[in-house]
Amino acid sequence: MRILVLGGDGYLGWPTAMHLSKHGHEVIVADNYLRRYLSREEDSEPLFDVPNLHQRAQLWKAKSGREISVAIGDLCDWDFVAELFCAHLPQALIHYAEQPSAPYSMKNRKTATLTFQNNLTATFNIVQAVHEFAPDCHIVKLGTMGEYGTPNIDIEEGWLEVEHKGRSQKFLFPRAAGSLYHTTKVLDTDLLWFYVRTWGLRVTDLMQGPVYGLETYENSGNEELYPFLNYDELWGTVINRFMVQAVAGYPLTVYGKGGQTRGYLNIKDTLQCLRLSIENPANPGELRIFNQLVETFSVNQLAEMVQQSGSRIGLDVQVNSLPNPRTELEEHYYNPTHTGLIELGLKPHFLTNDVMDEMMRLILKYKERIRTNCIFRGVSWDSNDQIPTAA
Ligand code: USQ
Repeated sequence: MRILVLGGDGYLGWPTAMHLSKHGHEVIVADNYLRRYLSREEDSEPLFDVPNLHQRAQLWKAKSGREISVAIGDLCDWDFVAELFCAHLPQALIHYAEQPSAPYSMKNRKTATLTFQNNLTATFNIVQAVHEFAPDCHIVKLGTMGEYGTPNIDIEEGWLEVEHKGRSQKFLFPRAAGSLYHTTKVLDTDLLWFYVRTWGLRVTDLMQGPVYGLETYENSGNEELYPFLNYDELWGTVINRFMVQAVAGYPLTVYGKGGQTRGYLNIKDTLQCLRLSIENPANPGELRIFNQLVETFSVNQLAEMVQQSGSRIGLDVQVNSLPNPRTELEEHYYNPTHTGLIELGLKPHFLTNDVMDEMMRLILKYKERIRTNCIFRGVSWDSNDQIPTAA
């Protein structure tokens, strides 16, 4: 299939592009380097220097013999979007092209505006381009488990059958996001659902939990093909952060009571989920939703697992309980259904001791590059740019 990977420079975008390319698909990546620019602006750069997309495509060609085409431009710019779609007439696309950080979206009005405008406009332009130039194109949209929040009932895969006064109908499962970033994903879902009903688009919305990991089957042992590994408060996800903190000798930053529970997955499983969704497309006029996670952990469980991994490989890992800079429930029920992707063929990679120790050893090789000043900034959900000090 001819597949556009929008946001193809990101933590997940580039590994997805290589994975689809290896599996015989024709891949075109598009990105405007927003994430690189913002993390530089915030002095929160990743653990490794990552080559630009043209260089990565050349490295991949040398390694695999396969081409990945590169288009640099902004999906909020309609002329760029129209040109991209006309040039490639995609059969499927993956939409990763969003500002992905919850804390960044809550930092101040400027960062909130950027998140809101970027995420909604990119999604809107993509929908318009599919309708105008490639109406049969399957849109695979990265949503987030955070769209649901932490309700006191089981979370179904996207939909809920509601019985009311003797009648029943299926509705989108209630959304209650916990940050502006997560809210933009809720709004994306509504936008897509409207155009699925109205124009008969075919859409898969993947409600993904926080991802961890660095190595994939395509980049293994090849540092230049690794994705960004962010460990700072703005761009790093919690498992990656805790492992880098452990290696740096920085006490693990558990927010609040640490009972916050989320559904996690290995980066290798993200790639499987994306390929399975692409190769088994939604029908025209269908908004298909999968919950993309393989196991759930609380923050306290993760801290304990990283601490134990540290002691297995000779690191003394401390855990620090910090006042929670976020507004979120710290103790709650959490039971999401996640069978749809397994039924399509997902073979999960779990967070075993071996997986943890291997990742910690890999990070240990880059210990000297860790900059501890970006690990905790205390971006508060309550007030703009207020920076509490780490306890
Ligand atoms: N947390 C800590 N300490 C830290 C960092 C995080 O206790 O140092 C806690 C957070 O308060 C939260 C949980 O760990 O309760 C997960 O935080 P996270 O930063 O790993 O994840 P989040 O901000 O929710 O966002 C990440 C990605 C986002 C994706 C989302 C999936 O950045 O793009 O959509 O994971 S989910 O969380 O399921 O919505």
